[in-house]
Amino acid sequence: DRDTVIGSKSFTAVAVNCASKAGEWIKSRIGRFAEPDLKYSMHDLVTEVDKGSERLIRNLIGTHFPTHSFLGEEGVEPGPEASALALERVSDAEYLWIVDPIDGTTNYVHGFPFFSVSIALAYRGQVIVGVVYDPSRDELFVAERGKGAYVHGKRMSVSEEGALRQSLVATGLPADHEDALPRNLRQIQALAPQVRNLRIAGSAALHMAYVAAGRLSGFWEVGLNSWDLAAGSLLVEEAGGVVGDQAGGSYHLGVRDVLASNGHIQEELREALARS
Ligand code: 2AM
Ligand code: CA
Ligand code: CA
Ligand code: CA
Repeated sequence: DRDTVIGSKSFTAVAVNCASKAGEWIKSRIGRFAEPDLKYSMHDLVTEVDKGSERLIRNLIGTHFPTHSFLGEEGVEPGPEASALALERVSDAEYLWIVDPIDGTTNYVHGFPFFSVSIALAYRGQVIVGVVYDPSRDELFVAERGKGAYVHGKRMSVSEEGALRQSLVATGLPADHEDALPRNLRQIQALAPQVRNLRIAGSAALHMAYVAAGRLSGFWEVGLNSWDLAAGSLLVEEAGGVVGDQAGGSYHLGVRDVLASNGHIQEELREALARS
């Protein structure tokens, strides 16, 4: 059967092990790292801890699955062109690990406790395992395709809100100030009066996990990358929600302008964003 083909159990165990090891290490380094470097702009930071976390995860995956491909944020030059190329290069991989070693680096640098480790495994371009770990709260979110989504072993389901006016919705402010930020700000201006409230907490992967856990009704952002979304996309889908792009297309690894929700508000949210 499918399990013996993809061996998803041991894949999941390795993903969980990587996420908790990296998460513990990241937590132990809070406030004990050199000044962050700027990547693309003053809004785009990277620390030695991002790089160390990615190295730890990459090495651990490499010892278990030496034939698998690996795509991690810190192995890719900054900017959308380089990200697209990097994803293109691994597009025919059979097994591909997609890793964000710290999602929410700005929070991490400032000691704002909302950041995560995001690890996904895709089989021929489809995410089959997704793990997001929040070391600050010690919350581990795990999904396997076809088997549901769990937080510390407890099954998760998306929330029930059926309309924007009852909804708590999150977004993220893009680091790209040319194109993505102005668009996002127009979207925020349009959405704020229509929803119960908005949140901008700074980790796309954790926002996705919170949609899966029913703590947020929906989430959208402009200009994200595969490593921000791959693990979270499976969490949301396996918790009964919907993930796609803002044009109404379904989720794939190349989606940058994400729209995820409990499903009930997906269309209303998409239309409101499109009108902005
Ligand atoms: P990061 O912390 O891994 O960089 C916050 O809005 C989200 O945007 C986070 O998930 C953050 O991920 C991501 N982000 C930050 N800088 C970015 C950039 N220059 N390009 C794309 N995404 C970015
Ligand atoms: Ca980054
Ligand atoms: Ca990220
Ligand atoms: Ca990151």
